[in-house]
Order: sequence, then C-alpha cells, then structure tokens
Amino acid sequence: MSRDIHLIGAPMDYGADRRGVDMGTSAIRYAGLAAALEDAGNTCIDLGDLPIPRAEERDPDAEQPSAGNAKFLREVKDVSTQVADSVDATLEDGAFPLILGGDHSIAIGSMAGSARNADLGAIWFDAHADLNTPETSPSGNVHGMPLAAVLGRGEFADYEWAYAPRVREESIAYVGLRSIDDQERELVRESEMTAFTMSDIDERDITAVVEDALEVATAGTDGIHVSLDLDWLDPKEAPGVGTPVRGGVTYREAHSALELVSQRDAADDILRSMDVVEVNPILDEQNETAKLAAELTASAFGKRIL
Ligand code: 4U7
Ligand code: MN
Ligand code: MN
Ligand code: MN
Repeated sequence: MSRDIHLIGAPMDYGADRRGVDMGTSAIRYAGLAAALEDAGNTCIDLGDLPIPRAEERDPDAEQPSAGNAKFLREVKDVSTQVADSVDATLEDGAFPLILGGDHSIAIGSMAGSARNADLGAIWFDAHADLNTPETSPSGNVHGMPLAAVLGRGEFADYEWAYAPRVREESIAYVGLRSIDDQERELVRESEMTAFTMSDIDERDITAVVEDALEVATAGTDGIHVSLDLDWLDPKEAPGVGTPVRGGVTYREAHSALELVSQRDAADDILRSMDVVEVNPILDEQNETAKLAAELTASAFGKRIL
C-alpha cells in the first residue's frame, strides 16, 4: 500500500531519565528515513519538529501539576496536546501520521490524536510494558507510563489530554516484553491486554506471534497504531537507547515483524498511525540505532528485498 506519509518530529526528553533522546528525531532523519520511505513507494512530507522547550529554557517556577511520582507533567501535557493535534490534522488531511521521538511519552499524544475519531487498536513493540501509573512508577519517568495514560488508569483518568476512551485494552498487544516492574506485572496480568513476551517468541517464533498480535489489534477496531520502541531489539543491534535490556529480538526478527505488518496493511488497510521512539544518539554507535529505526520503518511501509 502506497501512503502519503507526514513526518512529525517530537524531540521530547522530559519523559525519560537521560538527556539525548530528544536528538533522536534528527538522527533518524539523518539516517535517511524519508528517502527510504519514498524508495518503498510512498510519498513523504516532513512537517519538522514540534516546538518543545529545552530543559535550559524552562521556567522552574511555573506551576507543575502533581500526580504521584510523575515528573514534568506540565511539559508532558503540552507535548501530548501538540502531538495529538498534529496527528489529528494529518489524518484529516488524508495523510498518514508517522511520529518520531523523542522518548516514549510522546505515544500518549500519538494515540490520543489517532483515536479522536476512530476505535484504535495497538501493537506495542517494546522490552517494557509502559503501564506504570504515577502511583506505581518506580522512576517517575512518564516514558514508562504511556499505555496507562491513554487507558485512563490511576490519576490519568482525570486528564482529558491523556485518556483516549476509544483505545480499548482488549485491542492492545505487546510483542517482546522482557522487563516489567513488580507492581506493573500485576497490572499487566489483570488487564485485558494480550502480552507476548520474549519467551513466546522463543517458543512460537516471531511470525506466529505477530500474526496473533495483528488479530488482537485489528479485531473490532477501525485501524491500528504501531509503537516501535527501539529497546525492543537486543542492545547488540540497538545500543543507542536509554533503557537497554538484553535478550531482545534480532535484526531479522524485527524486520520480519514489520514486514508482516506491512503485508497485512497491503491486504486490509489496517495502519492508521505509527511512532518510532527512544533512539538516543548520545549513547549510540555511529548512528546505528537510528539507521535501524529508519530501515525498520521502511519495512513497515512496503520495503522488500526483492
Ligand atoms: B520505555 C521502567 F522502572 N519500567 O517505569 C520505568 F524499569 O519507554 C522503565 O519502554 C520504563 O523505554 C522504560 O521507569 C520506558 C523502569
Ligand atoms: Mn499530504
Ligand atoms: Mn517504551
Ligand atoms: Mn522500552
């Protein structure tokens, strides 16, 4: 399926503990994302980066909403609103929103915007479950909370910029989980979400798992959001991430997964929005993680070997 893709840069790092992930948008562009998408048969317009205040420019005295341990909620709210509006405007335009991070807190805006006028399923390619609430988070970093936010869990229920009621738990599938916090584990177990861990991939292989994930996310929805956290891959392949966890998917498994998404999209027009997050150029080696992000995204949009 050939798409009219609009790139939306969200150079956000307030949701993560480490500086540098804000430079991910530049690194992924520099790695040749737009050209790779066009080579795969799409058109691509870069809308540039959303304005996000740099840490040095913040007013430390401005009022900060407080919720549990969550840090920088004012900035997260501002960025989420901007991302959601931009995603919604792109969809209204008949184009495809591809959001570049930035840390994973930007997925709050991606999904909230994408689910404004549609019932949205999601596939979460990540080492982590990102289901902490401000009450359960051990770190206070909102990049560990975006799914809790859009599902309106805990204090997020009161935040209209976060809670996206047209995203239902039953329509969300995790692929590749391997690092879950103690309290978060209970949340995942008790939820209606489908969780495929690395053990499931070991046992059944990536193809079977992604096919099941596609079923979960497409059943009864108008389209799906794909969230690609680069720490989903093994740190040997993707060293440039802030929260690496060993034992991740290989280069080939990752490509297979996104090619499957693209094949299904070619048949049934399932894709509605996607984000690519957590690339940290400061921690990267020769921009390899950003290149991988660009290549994998091209696979999701039709790139084939032959
Ligand atoms: B990412 C963590 F405690 N669970 O909440 C947390 F281990 O977007 C990590 O998936 C979150 O990279 C990782 O801070 C967020 C931690
Ligand atoms: Mn357009
Ligand atoms: Mn994540
Ligand atoms: Mn992660």
